[in-house]
Amino acid sequence: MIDYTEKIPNNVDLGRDRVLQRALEHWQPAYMNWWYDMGPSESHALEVYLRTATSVEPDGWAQFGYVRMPEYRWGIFLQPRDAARQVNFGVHKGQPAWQEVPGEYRSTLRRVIVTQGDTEPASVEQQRLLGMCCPSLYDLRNIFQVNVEEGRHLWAMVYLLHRYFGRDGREEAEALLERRSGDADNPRILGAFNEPTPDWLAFYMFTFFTDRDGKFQLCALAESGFDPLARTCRFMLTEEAHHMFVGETGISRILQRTCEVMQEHKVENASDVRALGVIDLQTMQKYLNFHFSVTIDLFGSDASSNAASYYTTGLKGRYEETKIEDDHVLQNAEYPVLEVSGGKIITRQVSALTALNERLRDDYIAEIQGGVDRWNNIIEQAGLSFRLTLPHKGFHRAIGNFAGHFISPDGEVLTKETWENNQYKWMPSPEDHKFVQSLMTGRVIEPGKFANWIAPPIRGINRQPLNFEYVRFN
Ligand code: BYC
Repeated sequence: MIDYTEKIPNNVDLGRDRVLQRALEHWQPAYMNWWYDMGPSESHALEVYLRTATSVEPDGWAQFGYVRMPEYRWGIFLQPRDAARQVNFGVHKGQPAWQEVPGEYRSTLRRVIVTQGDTEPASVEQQRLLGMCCPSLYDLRNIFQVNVEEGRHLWAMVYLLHRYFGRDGREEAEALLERRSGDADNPRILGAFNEPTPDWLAFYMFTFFTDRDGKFQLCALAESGFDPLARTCRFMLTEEAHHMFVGETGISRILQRTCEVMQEHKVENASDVRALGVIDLQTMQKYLNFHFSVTIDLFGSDASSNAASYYTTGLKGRYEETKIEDDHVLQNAEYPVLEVSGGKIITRQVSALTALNERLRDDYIAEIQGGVDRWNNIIEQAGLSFRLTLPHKGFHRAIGNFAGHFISPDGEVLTKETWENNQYKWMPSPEDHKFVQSLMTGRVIEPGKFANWIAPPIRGINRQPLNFEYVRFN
């Protein structure tokens, strides 16, 4: 018999909870089967220099050492409880935060937890082949770190399902291991998690854009009146920061390398840049347009009665809810949303409660813009006039007010025909994907070496040098 308290680092007193232990005894082997099938390809024997969380204390959540990923200790951690914590918004505002699931919100809460949980294994599935064409050992180690932590985030949601939702929760936990990213019959729940992540440029874009949706959704759930959910999400956020770092610096390093080559060879034209084996800035812009647009769909419809009821019932708050100065009830407040009317995009004031998805999306976009500005600094410092820009919010949307409309990156309402004639000017074409993938055909695994299309990072992981053996192939 496996000793789960030993194997699963936790601060939830796992050893004392027989029911939970029994539930995990069933789920854990299924999880391992899923990891062997859908986790990173050909990685099981590798020794990877990973960070493992063994407690929530500052010195406990970042323990580094070599681990074979199937032996990674996927732990269960909640931020320590604050006994005085209250529900901070909605109709229950001022009541003590709930330690058990309120009966009337059970199915809604379960749905939110399942939706969050579903994204975690989905991203591992999306990224499973990328290790085979990594640009360096440093990057290989980073993608594996991201993957094991997404696995841990799945554990975090499964813990909540098992601990608080009885039989329904156990069934949902099993279903989380059965859906598959991109599967025609049993796909992952949200759109972006069924898109392929076919190359490293897509991976860095995904970790910059889509992991940041993770951040904002986790921040909103960290405000929940259901205290175990709030505390779980708080701890997940500490790990999410590294994933976004991988994305932002990955793109920065590609830009830096491209700019160096453009300067050195005095070329600006995309095909000349490509001929030198680096990714042209126009292609970077197209990937950005794609990942930004599919990610902002993840925030849901601009006007959503679901979002209003999550808020009113105290289940999901706003970004930094407790720092906002208003009544935290929003019955009489309004918020501007965009819509298409008479061939134009107009702004309409709607109830702030139904517009909560839009508000979170706006908070997200403001933060994204900061990252794009930092990328543009790199291009500017190289003396080039090209600038990356975020497309209009309505560009290439499948969810919300813009779904079914054709909007250019500048926010012009187009006909379907004009859209179809131009879409590959704005988003990666099959040829663009083919070009990017042609740069990533084999893996670079000599310590300290980097593929030609990406610059080395400024420093290594955990103060290790760049030529450190981040992954041992033995
Ligand atoms: N694709 O009222 P609506 C992360 C569905 S990422 C497909 O507009 P609502 C991570 C919606 O489910 C963060 N379907 O939206 C990142 C609903 O269906 P039901 C994940 C979509 O409910 C990287 C219907 O449309 N966490 O952690 O207000 C790596 C009408 O919905 C989509 C969360 O999302 C879509 N894009 O809000 C690893 C937090 N959008 O229920 C991890 C939990 C909407 O009527 N989820 N639909 O059948 C939520 O809070 C909400 O479910 C959403 C949608 C914000 C996603």
